[in-house]
Order: sequence, then structure tokens, then C-alpha cells
Amino acid sequence: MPITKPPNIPSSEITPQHVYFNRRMFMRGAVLAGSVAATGFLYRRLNTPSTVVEERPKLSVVTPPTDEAMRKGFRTDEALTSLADITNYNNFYEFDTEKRGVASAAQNFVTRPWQVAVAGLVNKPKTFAIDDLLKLAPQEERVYRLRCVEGWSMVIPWIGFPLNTLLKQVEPLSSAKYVAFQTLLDPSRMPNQTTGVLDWPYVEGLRMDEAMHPLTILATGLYGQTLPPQDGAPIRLVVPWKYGIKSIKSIVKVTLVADQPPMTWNIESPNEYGFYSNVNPNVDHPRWSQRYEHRIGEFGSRPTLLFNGYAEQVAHLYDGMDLRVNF
Ligand SMILES: Nc1nc2c(c(=O)[nH]1)N[C@H]1C(S)=C(S)[C@@H](COP(=O)(O)O)O[C@H]1N2
Ligand SMILES: [Mo]
Repeated sequence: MPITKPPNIPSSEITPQHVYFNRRMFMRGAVLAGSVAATGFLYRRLNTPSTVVEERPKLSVVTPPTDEAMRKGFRTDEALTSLADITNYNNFYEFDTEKRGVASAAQNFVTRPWQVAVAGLVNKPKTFAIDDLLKLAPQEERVYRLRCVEGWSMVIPWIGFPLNTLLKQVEPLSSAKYVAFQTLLDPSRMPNQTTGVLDWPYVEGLRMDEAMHPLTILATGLYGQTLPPQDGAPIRLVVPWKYGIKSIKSIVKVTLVADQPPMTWNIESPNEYGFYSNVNPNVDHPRWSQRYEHRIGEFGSRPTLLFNGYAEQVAHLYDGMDLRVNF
């Protein structure tokens, strides 16, 4: 088949070195293995005095062909947030409510064996072992902005595959209108689940068209490595145009349902966190403005973009909806 699109290459090949080699890390050994690039990365810590950056098994990635608008959404050329910040500044309440405490609290979290049960309104319910999930589709690199509802943001080079690949496997029925997700519930392994700080297990949901959207991925790695526990190992959702709360970590259950499923932060505080939670600078959180964000690693703040800068790819999903009501 003739190659009519630009070569499919991972960000290590197309990002200027001063951007990709940011902070105290660098990558070595990138090997372009063909027109559909399968490349192994090795990121090496030089010296990180106050934070821990572990070397993890490397992953290989491909980028599938897609239309130009969608391709633009698949990677931003904004400077990547450092691996040290991505893995030491986390929201993962099952381990610690302190962002800088999550990495150490989660460091011994065991993610093998692991199963993800996919069921509900489907023709072929199936429980997948994590290693079978990893074989479902080629792993792709997606460089996405992540905007937390708290007002900070990062740029993260995820590795993963589209959620729609998994959903197609189980053959959704036409009665399935939403997808519900659930994090592991195991207080012996997730120490904060012995407290009542949230209603456990953490649950989230997407409308079916949001779940099938090509930007919506299940991430299994970042920075060319398998996913660290603090970032939601072994598999977590990433929905880049929504606040980070929607990107549920360490998933064990995916259920296709007819009605809008519950969402942990909405249960916690319904007037502050809505089901959609689309990034929107024009809809303030009741306790703070959402107009600006602090990009971790930068000084000062920058304007927050509608749909986190992914309007071209996703705005049509919300045509005719009042985003203030459906926040
Ligand atoms: N299970 C679970 N998933 C979760 C959270 C959590 O506390 N528990 N926090 C969410 C929030 S608020 C954000 S901003 C992102 C943070 O992802 P990161 O730590 O990988 O940057 O994870 C989301 N997913
Ligand atoms: Mo968040």
C-alpha cells in the first residue's frame, strides 16, 4: 500500500531536541524501524535530587493513519512536562491526598496479574487479562495536554490505544448509551481506601460517543515506559478535552449502560463537578475561576482553552448543548 500520508513517527523523532530532552532526562537509542515506526525508547535519569524517577520497561509504539484534523489532536508540540513532575505530582486519592505523597505510597502497588471485566449492554461480555489487553491493538504515542480542575496542567506523552478498540471487541448493543468505569477496590493494596475521604471505588463515566472518540484512549504507558503506579497502572483512561478527574486510573471494570452512570466527584460535590467536566474557561468552578492554568514546570499562568484546545476535534459532540447547564 503506497504511503500517502506523512510518515508515522513517534514524537522522539519530530520534537526538537531541546524540547524532548527537557529537564534532567534524555532519551537514547531511538531506532526508526520502518515506515510504520516501531521504536524503543530508553529514558535515563541523570540526577534528580528531590524526586524519584524510576526506569521502567520500555514499550514500542506506532501511529496509525488518520485524517489531518484528528492527527493534529494526537500530539501537541508544546514542551513536554518532565518525567519527574509527571510521576511525582499526582492526584490518586486511593494512595494519598497529597500530590507529592502519591509516588511513594504507590511504589509497591502490584499490577500483575490484573483483569479488566467488560460487560453490560454488549453482545460479547469478556474479561481481559492485562497482557491480552496490551495485545488488542498496537500501542500508540499520544502527546496530550492534561488540565486538572484545580487549575494546573501538564503535557504528557502517553502510550496506549483507543478505548473504541476495546469497546468494539465486546460488540455494544444499540441500547448502550454510556460507559461506566471503576477503579480497583482493595484497601489492602490502596491504603487510603480505609478512609472515607471519597466514596470508593472511584467511578467515572462517558457518553457513548465520547467513549468512541479517537482522542479517548486507555493509557498503558508514558514517556516510552510502562505506566508507573502513581499514574494509574496498569491501565487508565485519558480523555484530553475533559478535566483530569474524568481520566480514571487503575481500571478493573468497564460497563456499557443505558443511563448516565455515577461519577465519584459528582457524588462528592454535585454543584462543583458535573458529569461532562469538559475543560471550559467560561464556566467557573464555584470556588475559583477556570480562565487560567499553571503549566507545571513553567512560571506564571497561561489561558485555559475551550475543550483544552481540542475544540476542532470534539466541539461537535456538544452541538446544541448548554455547556453551563451540562458542565
Ligand atoms: N482512581 C482514581 N483516578 C483518578 C484520580 C483519583 O484520585 N483516583 N484523580 C483524578 C484527577 S483529579 C486527575 S487530575 C488525574 C491525575 O492524573 P496524573 O496523576 O497521572 O497526572 O487522575 C484522575 N484519575
Ligand atoms: Mo484533577
